[in-house]
Amino acid sequence: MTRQLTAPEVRSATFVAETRTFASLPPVGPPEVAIAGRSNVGKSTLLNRLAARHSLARTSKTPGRTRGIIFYDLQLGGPLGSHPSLRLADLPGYGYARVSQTERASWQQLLEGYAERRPTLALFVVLVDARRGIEAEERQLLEWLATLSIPVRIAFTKVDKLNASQRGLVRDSLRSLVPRIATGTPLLVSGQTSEGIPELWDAILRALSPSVEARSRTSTND
Ligand SMILES: Nc1nc2c(ncn2[C@@H]2O[C@H](COP(=O)(O)OP(=O)(O)O)[C@@H](O)[C@H]2O)c(=O)[nH]1
Ligand SMILES: [Mg+2]
Repeated sequence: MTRQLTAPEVRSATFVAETRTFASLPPVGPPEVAIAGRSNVGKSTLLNRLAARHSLARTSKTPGRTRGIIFYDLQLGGPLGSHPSLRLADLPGYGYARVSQTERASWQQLLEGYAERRPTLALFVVLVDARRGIEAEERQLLEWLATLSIPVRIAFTKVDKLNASQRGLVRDSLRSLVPRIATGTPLLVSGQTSEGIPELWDAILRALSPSVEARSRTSTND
């Protein structure tokens, strides 16, 4: 029995704010989904895919472009409209060597304050490059998130770059690597081909409202 998942219609997607300090975070609004991961992993590309917009978030071949947290509000339509709005947060990438210690410290402070004290934060999506796997930075991030009571989902991205046997290896490695620190099955996604986007949307909508969403997502194909 396979459930047919589809991404919800995104009626509107708008930039809210870019903030570089905890003190200047925008006032709380809709539930927030944070997209985290090292610099260049594909956060902005994935965010554009989720929003079904080509250039809402700026993507870049140059690592380390995003200096603060960038917020976008989405209005959803269609049958999933029981949760019509949510906010996506494009987090600053870590693991970028060519920034000063001072800058790194200020990112860290912003990120920690946000994760620990944002009341509307509903889900942390941690993006991991499928070809690199979970390295020290990801492990550290996941272990820290596990100490907070925030739902976390791991999404391995750029899977379009993997061949069939490499995909098999990623899946195998996930079983041993992830269970201790993450909740939910890791997703395989691509911002390039949109593979896994309906599954990621499903995870997001469930995190926003687990019980209601589980009922409304029962597909006619069951
Ligand atoms: N092949 C492939 N390239 C991707 C994917 N996602 C992002 N990229 C590329 O990776 C680079 C960094 O993407 P970006 O979204 O700016 O990463 P960010 O720094 O995490 O926001 C860009 O050149 C993207 O085109 C993906 O799923 N597949
Ligand atoms: Mg980016």
